[in-house]
Amino acid sequence: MTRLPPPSVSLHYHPFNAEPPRSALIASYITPVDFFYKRNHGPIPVVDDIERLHSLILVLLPCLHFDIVHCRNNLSVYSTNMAEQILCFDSRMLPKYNVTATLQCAGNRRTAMSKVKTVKGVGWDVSAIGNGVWGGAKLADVLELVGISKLTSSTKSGGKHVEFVSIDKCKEENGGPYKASIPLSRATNPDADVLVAYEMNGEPLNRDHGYPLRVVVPGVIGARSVKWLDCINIIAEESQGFFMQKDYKMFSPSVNWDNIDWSTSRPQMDFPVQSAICSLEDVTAIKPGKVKVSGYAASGGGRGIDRVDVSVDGGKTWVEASRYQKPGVHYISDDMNGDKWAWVLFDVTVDVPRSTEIVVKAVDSAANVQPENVQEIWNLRGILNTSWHRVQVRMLE
Ligand code: MTE
Ligand code: MO
Repeated sequence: MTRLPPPSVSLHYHPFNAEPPRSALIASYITPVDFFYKRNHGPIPVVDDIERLHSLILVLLPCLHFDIVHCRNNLSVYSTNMAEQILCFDSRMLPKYNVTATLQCAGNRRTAMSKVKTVKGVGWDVSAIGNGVWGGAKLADVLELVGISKLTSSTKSGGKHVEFVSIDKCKEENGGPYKASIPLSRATNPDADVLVAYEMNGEPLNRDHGYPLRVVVPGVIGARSVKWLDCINIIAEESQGFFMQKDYKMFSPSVNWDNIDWSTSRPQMDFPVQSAICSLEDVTAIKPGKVKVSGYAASGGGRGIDRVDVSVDGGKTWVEASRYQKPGVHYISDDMNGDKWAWVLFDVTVDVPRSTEIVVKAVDSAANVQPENVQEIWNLRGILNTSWHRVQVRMLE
């Protein structure tokens, strides 16, 4: 099989954004750190002060009132003023969990959406996604330290959201830090596996991915997994940060920059069912015969992938691809079998006698299926392009 040259890796240094070539994503179930996409809204901070490395995190709880706990070594809670309590702790002292989870930028596949009509944002191909093993403490355990029990959706003093504030500074926040929040109910649910992570694929996080500490919110768009974590706030309303209020929200195709009212839509959380072919470029020249079609499929909210369908006639007829998380072991989507926050890789060998369009669509465990066309889900920010992924194959003369 002869391939047209792959597109060059896209790199934007201000800020640093990068995605690997498609073929790198299907080379392994766990995406190596070097091939993991990088998405930044400001310069990557250098965190090397001793204080931060030893007491990894500060939790500010302005609306909580609890007795002051004092424990010398790795856990100390003290008051800075009447209204505020600060907890310093070393997250490495809590039980450590390894969670395999797919992180996907909401803007993944934006370039294809921008072909319908211009959208705003980084022009991603299909590789603003990766599957990592994240090591760290569960946020639910962290919050329990300050008296917020598991499975709580509201604190006595009215806290309903958990806000993550970063060390990095970005222009959208007028030079302030990147921030985002998730509902307290998700944060305190141990089964949601939200992590305060210090490891990626068994190694300490590197600078690009949030060293020394980041949040990982499995099954949710990447924007909520705040890197270079500085502090956590328990707040009554969701974070008022730019990326929660003026970005990463879904709108109808008829909303434009003149009539947009950001308050009419909620900050996006779970990502929808997604899949893409990674063994072929947008246009690939081949000889007539067998072609291996492989790629990834993932869904948000812990929903597994029940089926991956591939078509070699532009979507008229379909064959089912095999799915796996471990090579050679067919994936069955239930909690007992496999990683529920992680993608599946798929492959199927098909006969392609003539030039055609090869298409993939996935079905998740709630029977959600990807939309056929991108036009119907076009939105001005170019997020959540989960339309059927289509590639063209041309016969070599
Ligand atoms: N956290 C901070 N502090 N600053 C950022 O710019 N970008 C977010 C999120 N966390 C961002 C951040 C977005 S939009 C995505 S998709 C993921 O980080 C990307 O994580 P990665 O670079 O580790 O792949
Ligand atoms: Mo993102």
